[in-house]
Amino acid sequence: MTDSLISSAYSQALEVIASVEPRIAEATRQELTDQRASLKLIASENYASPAVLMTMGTWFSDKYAEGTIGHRFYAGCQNVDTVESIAAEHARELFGAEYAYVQPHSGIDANLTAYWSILAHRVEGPWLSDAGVKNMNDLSEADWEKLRASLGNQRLLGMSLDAGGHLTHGFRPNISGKMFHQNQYGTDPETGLLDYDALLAKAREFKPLILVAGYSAYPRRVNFAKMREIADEVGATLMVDMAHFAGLVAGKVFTGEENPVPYAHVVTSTSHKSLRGPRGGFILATEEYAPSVDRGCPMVLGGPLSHVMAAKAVAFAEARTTEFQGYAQKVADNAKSLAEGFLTRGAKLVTGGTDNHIVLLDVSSFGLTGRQAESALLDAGVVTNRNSVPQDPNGAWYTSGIRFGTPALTTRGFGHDEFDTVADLVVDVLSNTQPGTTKAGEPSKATYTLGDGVADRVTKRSAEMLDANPLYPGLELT
Ligand code: DSN
Repeated sequence: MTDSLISSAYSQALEVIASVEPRIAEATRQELTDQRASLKLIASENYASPAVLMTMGTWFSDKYAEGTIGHRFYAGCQNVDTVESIAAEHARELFGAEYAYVQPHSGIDANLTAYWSILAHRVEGPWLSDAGVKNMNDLSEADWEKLRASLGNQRLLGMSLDAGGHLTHGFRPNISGKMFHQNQYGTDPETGLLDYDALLAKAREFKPLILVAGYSAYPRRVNFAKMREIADEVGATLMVDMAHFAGLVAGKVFTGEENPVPYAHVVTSTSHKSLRGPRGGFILATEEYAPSVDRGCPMVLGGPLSHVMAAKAVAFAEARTTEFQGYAQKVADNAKSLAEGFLTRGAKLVTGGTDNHIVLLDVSSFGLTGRQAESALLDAGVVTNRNSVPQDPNGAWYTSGIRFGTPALTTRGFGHDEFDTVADLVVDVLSNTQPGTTKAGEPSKATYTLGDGVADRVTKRSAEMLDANPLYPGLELT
């Protein structure tokens, strides 16, 4: 597609939107302006291609299609069947999976679908509806106990949130921590690295039905062959949540024992992070688990979003290319450049570095909480998110870390030099930020003061890099 075609398509679409609600058209224009002008370092974000974005804006959005391919609860789903079949076929081929289910609307939906599917496959007993549960929000602890009992008191073992796991991996306030008896594994207190022997010991003692591997903030690769050995030894189903690193698997950066697909019974993912597709989720499974995964809708999910499934198909097609493989390798190389940039400037990183797309900076050495650091960086146009570090003394709200990711800026064309400069800018901001005090004169975990002129200096240097690596080059709205 040519730049002028894309420019004209978006300009005209915005005119159509403006004719109904001009403020939405204006906010949409502004979002592009803001995204173009910010240094996006949020590890879970990216920029999808115009082809992916455009695929989401069609009349497929209007179609209900509950059920599965060729077996719908609504008439007239022949084109949805085509779209879902193509998306699933691409996903199977891209990841070498036996089965792909592309309906989940998000990563959390994918994980919940996978949990229920594994329960359906592994556990006999009454389902939620049979347990007389009407409104999940009204459940007391005794109700939860009853519900868990109805599910056979099943156990889930996942990586703890502060070690880099995800909320849905058994974190107590999440439904995954309520519906299962959950237990969590962490990382070695000295190195910050996964300790497979400690994990095996915990798994032997806890005997989970499901062992969850995968992470949102762990800056290292995982050996999924070892994970499968541990799961097999204790009779667990191995579920891997690859939402964060799906692009590195698709792009063949994670191969062999670092590729979860040959080792996991069930793999869940999102499509919009390092994979650079539309906002959504999907599940890969072995043939054994396929029939229960296929029950995702209506067991757990609402009607499939056919326009997003279509966009997933387009994104999977893009990810099959050698261009995408080059991109994925650069994502990992750039993370190393960013980590080295921090280390040479004396900053402290969780695990001392990275070998995926994430760099986790421990900001306590700057005398700041994650919340203070995140806000000060944002003042200087650097968009990140605060994150817990292992055994975080500041908890999950204030935190002691800032998580950085390279997928988005790599899509813009940033390379080694730019990421080294990013490290310099971040260190400039953080070393010129002073923690504040509360009204009572106590140290504050939230307030801070950014030194005079720092935001301007950093914004100017960022703008030079952003201008040299434009987002959607050639796209000009009229
Ligand atoms: N919210 C995503 C992230 O930022 O990692 C995970 O769901």
